[in-house]
Amino acid sequence: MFDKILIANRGEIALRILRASKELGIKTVAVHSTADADAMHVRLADESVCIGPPAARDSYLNIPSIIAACEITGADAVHPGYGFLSENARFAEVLAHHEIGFIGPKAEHIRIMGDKIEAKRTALKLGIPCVPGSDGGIEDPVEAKRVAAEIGYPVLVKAAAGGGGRGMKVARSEGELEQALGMARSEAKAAFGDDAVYLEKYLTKPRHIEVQVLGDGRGGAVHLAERDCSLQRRHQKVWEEGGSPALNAEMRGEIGEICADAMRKLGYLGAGTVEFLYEDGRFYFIEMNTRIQVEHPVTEMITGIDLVIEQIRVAAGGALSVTQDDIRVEGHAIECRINAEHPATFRPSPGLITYYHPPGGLGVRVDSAAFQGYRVPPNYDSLIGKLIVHGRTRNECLMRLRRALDEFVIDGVDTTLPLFRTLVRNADVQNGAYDIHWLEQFLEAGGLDA
Ligand code: MV4
Repeated sequence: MFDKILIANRGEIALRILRASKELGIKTVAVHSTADADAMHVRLADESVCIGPPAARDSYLNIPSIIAACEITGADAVHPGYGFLSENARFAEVLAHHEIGFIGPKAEHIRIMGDKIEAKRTALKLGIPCVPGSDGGIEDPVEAKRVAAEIGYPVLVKAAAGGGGRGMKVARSEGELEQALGMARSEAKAAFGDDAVYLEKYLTKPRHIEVQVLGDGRGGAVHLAERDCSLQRRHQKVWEEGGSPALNAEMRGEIGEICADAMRKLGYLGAGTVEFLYEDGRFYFIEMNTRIQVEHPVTEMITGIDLVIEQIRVAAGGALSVTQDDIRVEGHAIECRINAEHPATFRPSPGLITYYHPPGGLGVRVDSAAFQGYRVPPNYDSLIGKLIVHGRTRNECLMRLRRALDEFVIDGVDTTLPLFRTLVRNADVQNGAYDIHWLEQFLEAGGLDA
């Protein structure tokens, strides 16, 4: 097992990793930018190292600084959390070169899944159902038109290096295809320095459902059911829940086993998420995330398994603590992402938290690094906490969430708490009757003033 873990992240996820490390009896090192000198993860770690100025590229993304912090403190492993360096294959390789453990997948698998064309080719080979589309990249408009005619309109042009919706363009007919191709290509080139694109059938009203997996790197892997992350705005997830209101236990087992089997064949190591679009009773793979995700507590609440502890165990060469037979979904969980943003305009609202009172009680979990007197810096994403609620049924979970949201007080900055107080009372949300477009349509229709 590792002796000392350096946490190459900040905020609530840094705290989450600290907690898992402590429960395993492993010493911790926090790294921080000058903007985070007074942060909770710095206070709670055994040691801390300042790695640079506020801008992430000069601190949390600065590989040489993080390696230096490992050498100074004698840390023998790094947990990257999510974002920042978590899906950087070169970072995993540089750590290996310095004989420092990376708490994440093999560099090779990070690299494959970072290229959406490679990811899809790999998924198909592993028996995961994919969205109908081009076999690899699209070179020219003639090829695009041939593929589109085959799969039928509307089609979607996607960037191979994509993610977060950038470099994505819909073509509703052949007349729109050439322009969509050109726009996706130039957007991809500008955003990622890579203009490779591919083509897919455009699904018009899918849900976003993702399967949590864990692998031991030696051909052992399990799935931990799914999360439904359809409630999102501008490719930012807002509300996540598990299990999906759209699935029953049989469908869950079926798609889960397809993913676990694929991970066994791949020899996947650590935590991962296989993302699908789900429409008319069918699953379509879109991408795979090779990191712990923001919404991982939803899965922890319904399975009782600590995903970060499992990540650390397998990264150190150990076994998973569970087999597939040990994993059971119990009840329902919902996560609300609390951002320091205006609840209607979503304008970031950094500044001093003058009062902070989190909710408590049975089935209520708050993952946050915030506290009264904490100043939310303007330099990073605006997530200041996550409220995760568990209930024996989805209805119990919704009632408990309503109660917990009413208890939660954060003063001094705007937060998205009022949005959730509205959503939890909405009939469509209560019925689980939503797709990936529902929230944006609701907000556009003035849902929050209603
Ligand atoms: C799609 C799609 C419809 N059809 N692919 C958006 C970002 C990237 N992760 C994949 N995305 C989509 N891919 C096909 N073939 C619709 C989306 C999409 C979306 C997906 C998940 C969650 C929210 C979304 C919002 C808009 C579009």
